[in-house]
Amino acid sequence: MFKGELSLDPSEIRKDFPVLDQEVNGHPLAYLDNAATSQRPLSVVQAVEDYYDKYNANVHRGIHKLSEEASEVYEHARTKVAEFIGAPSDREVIYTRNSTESINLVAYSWGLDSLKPGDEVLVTEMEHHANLVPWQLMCRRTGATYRYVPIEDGGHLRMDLLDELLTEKTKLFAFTAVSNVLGTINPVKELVDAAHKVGALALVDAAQAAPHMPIDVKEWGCDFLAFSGHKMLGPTGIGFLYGKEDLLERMPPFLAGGDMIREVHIDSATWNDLPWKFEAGTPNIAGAIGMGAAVDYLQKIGMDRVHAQEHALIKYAMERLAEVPGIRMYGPPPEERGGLVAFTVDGIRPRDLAGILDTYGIAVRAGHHCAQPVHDHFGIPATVRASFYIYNVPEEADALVNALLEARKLSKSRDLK
Ligand code: C6P
Repeated sequence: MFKGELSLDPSEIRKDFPVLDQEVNGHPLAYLDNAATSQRPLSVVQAVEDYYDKYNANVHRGIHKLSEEASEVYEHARTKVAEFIGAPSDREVIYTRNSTESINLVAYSWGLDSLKPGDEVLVTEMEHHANLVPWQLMCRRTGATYRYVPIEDGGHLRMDLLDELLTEKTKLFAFTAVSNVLGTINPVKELVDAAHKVGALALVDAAQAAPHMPIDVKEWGCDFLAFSGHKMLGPTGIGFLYGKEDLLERMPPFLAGGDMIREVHIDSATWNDLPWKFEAGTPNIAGAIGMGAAVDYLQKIGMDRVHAQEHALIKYAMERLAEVPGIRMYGPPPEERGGLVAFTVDGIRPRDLAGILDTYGIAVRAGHHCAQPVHDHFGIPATVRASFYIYNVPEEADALVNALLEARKLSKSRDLK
C-alpha cells in the first residue's frame, strides 16, 4: 500500500489526458512508457487544432493576417520555452525536430568547423545513442579523438576519472543530465564546471531532464542544451537546442535554404539573425504552438512539484518491485534518480516480459533503449523499463508488480527462456 505523499492529485490531472482512460487487453491501461514519449493534455491538442482551424499559414513570410498571427504564436511559444529553461534570450532557443537533431546540429555546425586532429571529445558510457554516434562520426571526420567517462556498477559516472579524462585537449564534454536507462541524475553543474576548467564546452542532453525537473541553464552554465517536446507533453517532431548566443553567432549554419538567409545572390548568401539562422525551411509550426501549451501546462503545475511527484512514485515502485523474486534493478537508489527504472527478471527475456505485461494492459519498453553501451557495461542485451510521469498513480506500480509475479508463474509453466 502506498503510504507516501503525492504533491499532485493524479485524478485531477488524468481528466486532461483522455487517452489514459481506456482498457487494453481487458485491463485498465497503465502507461509506463513515458521516457519513450509522454501523453499530451487536451490543451496541447486544442492549441494544435486551433492553429489548423483558425489561423493556419506559414510563418515569417506572409504580410497577411493569418501569417502574422501564426508567426506571433509560434514566436511566443519560443519565449515560453526560453523562460522554462532560464535562457537569457529567445535568440538562444532554436527549434529542431528533437534532441537528436539538436545534438547533430552542434556536431555538424560547431564540431565540423572547430574540431581537428589532437582535439578530444568526451562523452559518457551512459549516453543515449543520440549523444554518442554524432560524436563518433564527427571525430572520424575531423581526426579528433573520442573518449568516454565510464560508469560504475551502481550507475554513477566514474567521477574519480574526470581529472584524468578532461584535459586541455578536450574541446567538448557531452553528457546526459539524466540517464534514460539507469535513471541517474548527474551532477550537471559540477560536470559543466569541470569542462570549463580545462577550456572545453559543455553540452547537456536534457531529453530525460527537461520534462521532469526545474532547469536553469544560467545556473548550470552549460554551453548547449538539447531536449525534445514529445517527452514533455508536447507534440512529436518539435525539439530544442539552447546555445549561448556568442557561440551560436560564431557557428556556421547547419541546414541551408529558406528563412535562414538574409540575402541570397546567384553566387553568395548571408545569414539571418539568431535563432532563424539555424531554422531552414518551413518549420513545425503546429508543433511549436502545441509546445507553448505544453510549457504552460507544466509551468502551471510547477516543475518542483512534477519532480516531487515522480520521486514519490519511483520510490514506491522500486520498493514494490524489490518484492519480485529474481528481479535486478539497474542504477542508483530512488533519491538519486529520475522517475524511471530498468530491470531484468531471471529466466524471462525482457521482450517476452514486456509482451506479457502488455496482456495486463501495462505499457513498458523493452530492449536496449538506444543506450547499448550501458547494457554492454552490465553484460546484458536488454532490460525492461518502467517510466512514470505526472498522471501515473501508485496503483499502476502495484499492477506492474502483480503482472510480473504472474509472468514468473507463467515462465515456470511455459518455457520462456
Ligand atoms: N529516448 C527512450 O525511450 P529523440 O528521439 O531525439 O526525441 O530523443 C533522443 C534521446 C536523447 N537522449 C536521451 C537521454 C533520450 O532518452 C532520448 C530518447 C527515448 O529512451 C527514445 S529512444
